[in-house]
Amino acid sequence: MDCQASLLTPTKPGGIGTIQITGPQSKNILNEICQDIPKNLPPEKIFYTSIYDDKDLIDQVVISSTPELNGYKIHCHGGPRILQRLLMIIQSKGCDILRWQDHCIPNSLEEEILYYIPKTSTTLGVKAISSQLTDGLGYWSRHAIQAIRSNQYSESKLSDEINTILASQHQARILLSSAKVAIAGPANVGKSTLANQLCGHTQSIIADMEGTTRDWTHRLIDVNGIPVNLIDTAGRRSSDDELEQASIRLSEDILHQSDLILCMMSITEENPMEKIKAMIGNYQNTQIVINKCDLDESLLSNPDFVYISALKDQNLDQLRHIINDKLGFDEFNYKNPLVFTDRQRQILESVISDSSKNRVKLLEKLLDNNTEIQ
Ligand SMILES: Nc1nc2c(ncn2[C@@H]2O[C@H](COP(=O)(O)OP(=O)(O)OP(=O)(O)O)[C@@H](O)[C@H]2O)c(=O)[nH]1
Ligand SMILES: [Mg+2]
Repeated sequence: MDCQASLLTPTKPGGIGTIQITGPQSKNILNEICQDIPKNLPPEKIFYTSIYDDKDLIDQVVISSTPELNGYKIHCHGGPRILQRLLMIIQSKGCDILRWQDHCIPNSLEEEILYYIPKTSTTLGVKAISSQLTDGLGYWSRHAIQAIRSNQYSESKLSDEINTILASQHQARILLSSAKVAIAGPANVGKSTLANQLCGHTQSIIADMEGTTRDWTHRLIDVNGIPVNLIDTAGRRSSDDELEQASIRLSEDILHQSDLILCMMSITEENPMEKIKAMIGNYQNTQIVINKCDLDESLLSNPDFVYISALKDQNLDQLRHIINDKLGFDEFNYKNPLVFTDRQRQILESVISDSSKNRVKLLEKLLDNNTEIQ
């Protein structure tokens, strides 16, 4: 059918969502899903109506027309499920669903910033991406262009600076799509209690018996500005229950894909060092967390461990700082250059490898892709 729809607002939860329908059939589609749409809806007017799926009320919405695109905008509530259902209804009427990104490919630093801001989920992420024009990458590029023109850059200084900037891709990835942090350890050490404290609400069931968490759960949380997908895993213990063993194996796969593993042990554990060594052996980035320190405060001695009481909310701020550091944000300043797209990475790599005569043009291209390079 000659009609396309796309979601213009982020897919994450928001107050208001907007779906755009364009093409010659858009009016017919609107008539099928909404009630009493006026024959002519002038662009300066809006219309309040309801959208039903058969007799099921999905949402009350406001419609505006966009005659320049031969279409309409549906402004609805911004919950992801409402948006998803509305798009499904529109699609079921024969409309093609496009991603808004398909209409616009960011072609300059400014467009990239506008494109990526909705993908961030923390204030720090928004600050870091939105700073990249006046500060960050934009500032550095403009400064570098001037310095190259006036021969103030040595070859090594330029490539050192670019390599430092390229290293920020790791931080950009986390700010845009979150870091995976898993809590692992033997059964009953307090993993779910810690997960719930860091989430600020009850995500996992807690009980004073082994094997309470059978399947891993996860939740997106904000750890001092860093979006973290916090994963609570099933406690390791020997069990005849096949389901539980399958869940423990699955947890193992998740641990291997994590950016950081909090290896948790209880201060009441017998032979804790042996268990700790066995736990951290295989993994890349780990932090030993000793829990239940409210029960025994006499053993808090190893500077490499963090000692907490998840139950009593003791020392969790220190743990949050350690998570930040271990994820590579110890010296993070949101105003520093951040490489957050492949286009930026490729251009910066070319600046290092290309002949010096092209460097200024390449950096101008970084700011705006429409710059021609001979
Ligand atoms: N005293 C004390 N008890 C705690 C602390 N943290 C957790 N507990 C208790 O330890 C018990 C087990 O806690 P959970 O959070 O369910 O432990 P878990 O590691 O998730 O257990 P599994 O899911 O079975 O692997 C519960 O009774 C908690 O209240 C703590 O810091 N201090
Ligand atoms: Mg648990």
